[in-house]
Amino acid sequence: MSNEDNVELTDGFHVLMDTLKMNDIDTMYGVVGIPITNLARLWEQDGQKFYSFRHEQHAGYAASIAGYIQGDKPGVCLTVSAPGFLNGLTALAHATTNCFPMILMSGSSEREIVDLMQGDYEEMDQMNIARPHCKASFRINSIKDIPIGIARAIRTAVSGRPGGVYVDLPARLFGQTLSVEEAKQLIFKPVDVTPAQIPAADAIARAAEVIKNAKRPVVMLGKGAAMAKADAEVKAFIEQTGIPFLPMGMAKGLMPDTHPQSAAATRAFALAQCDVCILVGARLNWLMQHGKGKTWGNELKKFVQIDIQANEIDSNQPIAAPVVGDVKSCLSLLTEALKGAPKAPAEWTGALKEKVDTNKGKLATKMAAPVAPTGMNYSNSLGVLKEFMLKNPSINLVNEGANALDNTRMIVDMLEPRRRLDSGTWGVMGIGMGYCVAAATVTGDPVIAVEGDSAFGFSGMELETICRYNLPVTVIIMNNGGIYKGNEEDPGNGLVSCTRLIRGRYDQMMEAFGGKGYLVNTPEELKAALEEAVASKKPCLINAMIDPDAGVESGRIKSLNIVSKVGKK
Ligand code: OXT
Ligand code: ADP
Ligand code: MG
Repeated sequence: MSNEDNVELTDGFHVLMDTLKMNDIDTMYGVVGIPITNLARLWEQDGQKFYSFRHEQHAGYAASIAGYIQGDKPGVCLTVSAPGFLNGLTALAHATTNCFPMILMSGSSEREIVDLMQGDYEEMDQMNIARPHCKASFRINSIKDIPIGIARAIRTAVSGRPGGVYVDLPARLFGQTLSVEEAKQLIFKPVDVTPAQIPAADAIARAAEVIKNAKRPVVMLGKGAAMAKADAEVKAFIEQTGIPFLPMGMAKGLMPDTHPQSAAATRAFALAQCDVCILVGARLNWLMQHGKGKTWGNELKKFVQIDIQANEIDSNQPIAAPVVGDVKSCLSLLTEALKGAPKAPAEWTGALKEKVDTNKGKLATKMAAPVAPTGMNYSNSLGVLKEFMLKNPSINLVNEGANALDNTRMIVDMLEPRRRLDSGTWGVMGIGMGYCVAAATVTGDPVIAVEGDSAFGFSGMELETICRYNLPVTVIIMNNGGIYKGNEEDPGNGLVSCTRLIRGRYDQMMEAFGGKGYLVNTPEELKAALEEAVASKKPCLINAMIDPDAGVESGRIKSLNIVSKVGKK
């Protein structure tokens, strides 16, 4: 395309695509429609990847977890205006809450009409609606601002505490033109978007002192450390100090769960009895009972907290030794400062080891328990997956549900970092199939998703997406016919209990789209199906029939339920 002076022109579509490519972004997840269909089309024609979903929320979840796995590059989701944007917004808020770097880009309607509320096609003031749900919300009005706008979005998403960023793309931006020459001069790659953030020397000295004086120290590894790819630094720190460690759900595998210093099998005891807890990229939020109460025992704990976000410190409890900086820099300096210090006291590590061995023995007995006529339970079924994952550690494990989530986290050991992708900070249902698509496409490795039957329902239609792209994803439905349990008594009046679902043929759903379905009733059948499914490298779904009575209300977080003091439960 050129103008009347024969100057070669480019347009908004191409300047945006060239800017993204300049920033090594080659993948978008989304749903097309007015005004962004041609952006996705041109993107694909250019040899880039566009994963087209059935619902924007799942495309957004895919982008959010792509950001987590990549760490230094945001996942990108593309949506249409108003309803498409709103569908994607849940995922943007999720990314921000979980500290995952993600950019939601959405087409939007004509500013003049939107601002006067004159009823445009899919009218909505998207930029302002997005603002409270992300780190920053930008609008790019002029083609010349595309490179700066995208640079701001990328840097905001990945630097400091990562999170979600919204970029509003009004329809008419795509049609604006610019000379190819000028576009070339404007498009750039921002320098050092994830700079090292070195902690202060006195913060390191203070933390080292607290750790040296600890009698019963424990390290809590969080998904911030996993996302930062601080694998080597974490290993060096843990092994040099000899301090036992506990992983939060998504930090499992950052240190192998089979490591002799893992205290995961005696979490409650370790938290209640420790005197010093070293938080590494983990927040003292609800998942850690805010650092207080019964879980943390009677004695006041001393916390060392490594975090990139300064105001995370003291958010729930006074922190004796804050270390503000990026986790890699913080840990390597701390490890250096602790060189030559004695290892964690043997009395403490020995007591933990004893508990770990006892609890592992108890769990092994549960896993070996025979199957009741009413179906498998969570232990004897997930024992099969445990064995399988130990032999195949380079598989991504997506996991959601209540009992399906908690039991998998407890039973299935992870040996590699960033392989366990779960409901995260919000304990949200619906991440399942979106996470599967991103995990398969970003890592190139197979995916197993362990899904409660309710959890799966939130994103089940994306089975078609998984089949359309022929991804190596095996979905296991832990089918107990309900939310927590599948056998709650109906209330009468022709109504069905609010926790009950049809214990149906999810395997046939998969077959409807050309994938392979399995229906299994025993651990032996599950094992055979799992081996065949993963080896096929094709979309498969295993419908594992679980005893409807096997689960417990809300899994491990029952205490958060409010129970009525009057009338029936
Ligand atoms: O030390 P103790 O004795 O305490 O024991 C611990 C470990 O030491 C031990 N352990 C081991 N023992 C032996 N060997 C080994 N290797 C070992 N490893 C560990 O096991 C225990 C447990 O260990 P853990 O997990 O480390 O410790 P603990 O104490 O549990 O940790 C605390 C937590 C809080 C960190 C942990 O529990 C956690 O991470 N929990 C996350 C919980 C969560 O996020 N739940 C999901 C939300 S529930 C609810 O909200 C649901 N909804 C509502 C809804 C949602 N969420 N979203 C949306 C969009 N809409 C609605 C719904 C609809 S769940 C749900 C669906 C549920 O139905 P499904 O059909 O999907 O699922 P089913 O329940 O299967 O039917
Ligand atoms: P978990 O759920 O595993 O406990 P959280 O999401 O609660 O983890 O906490 C992750 C923490 O990690 C956040 O407070 C975030 O600021 C921090 N974080 C993220 N990236 C880095 C990094 N590169 N260096 C240090 N801290 C980080
Ligand atoms: Mg269920």
